[in-house]
Amino acid sequence: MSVLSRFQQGDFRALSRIISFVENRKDGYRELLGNLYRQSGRAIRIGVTGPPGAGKSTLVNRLAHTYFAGGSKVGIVAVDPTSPFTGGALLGDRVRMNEFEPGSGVFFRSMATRGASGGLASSTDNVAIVLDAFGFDVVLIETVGVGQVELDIVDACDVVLVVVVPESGDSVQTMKAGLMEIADIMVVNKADRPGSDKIISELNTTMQMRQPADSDWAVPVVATVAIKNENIDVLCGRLTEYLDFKREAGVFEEERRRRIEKKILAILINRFHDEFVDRLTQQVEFEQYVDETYQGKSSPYDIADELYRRFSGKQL
Ligand SMILES: Nc1nc2c(ncn2[C@@H]2O[C@H](COP(=O)(O)OP(=O)(O)OP(=O)(O)O)[C@@H](O)[C@H]2O)c(=O)[nH]1
Ligand SMILES: [Mg+2]
Repeated sequence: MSVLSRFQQGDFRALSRIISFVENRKDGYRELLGNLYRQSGRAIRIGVTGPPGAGKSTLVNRLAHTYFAGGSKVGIVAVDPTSPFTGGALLGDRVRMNEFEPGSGVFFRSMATRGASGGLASSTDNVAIVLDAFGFDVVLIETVGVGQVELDIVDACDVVLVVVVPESGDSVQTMKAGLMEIADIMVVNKADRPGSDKIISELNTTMQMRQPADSDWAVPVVATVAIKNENIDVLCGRLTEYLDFKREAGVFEEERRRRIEKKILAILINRFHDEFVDRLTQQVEFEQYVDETYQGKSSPYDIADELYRRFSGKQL
């Protein structure tokens, strides 16, 4: 039986193989994704982001168990950039997502971020589409909120949880503004630690002040103790409320349309990049242009203009 038919029958190993195929952008991956895309659109994507070590994985585990216990099929994608400032390697006590037995109904996958061709955000989105097509009702996406790329990833989710801890920068003022802007729900995890009341009230005030005039959703602040499974049910309740709110306000559909728009553009940009930039920079004359510019005979603007003209005239 082909991998694809085993995938269609719900085989996790076939799913893993298809994810790798898509992630590595093997020949024919676009056609495959094109077909799978038509089966997607049912899953709810929950993005979970926040500073390193905030307890995102622990929380994602808990959420996965809760949804699974409620009868949902759950897929998890962990984006785990191994860059020096994410601290990933520094935190020895971080939770690895290995407590789901094969056949447990919860599927876990971590993204190979190093050298992810065509961009991490679009790779993650592709994997989420595959999981959706496979039939997961809930797709949880964990990523460390350190850079724009990580924030872009959760931007393609139906709901975004930003997880912070009582120690988060001592004060909410110093917290990355970008993180707050994308939060639909703020989670103060490790609420068993000192200082949690302070950060909760600070966050409540800040989120109220920041609420855009055109939005009726007041970002709630939920305190959790993920290691003890405390308040996970409350968090799930907020998640449901938010999704209901979005559907009623028509925002859900609108956002999904915007997502399609962005996706088409991302695919095109990626193709132009592959087919234009790669081909171009491999040409011998490209080096000559660089030399000319270095010798002061031209400028990068003029060269790019010339190459662009040749490209649009199909002479490249
Ligand atoms: N005290 C306390 N510790 C927690 C809680 N939740 C998680 N932890 C611990 O915090 C550490 C980091 O948890 P992770 O779930 O790996 O955090 P993370 O945000 O996924 O970490 P990175 O993926 O490395 O950014 C682990 O030792 C957890 O057991 C909590 O509610 N209270
Ligand atoms: Mg983690």
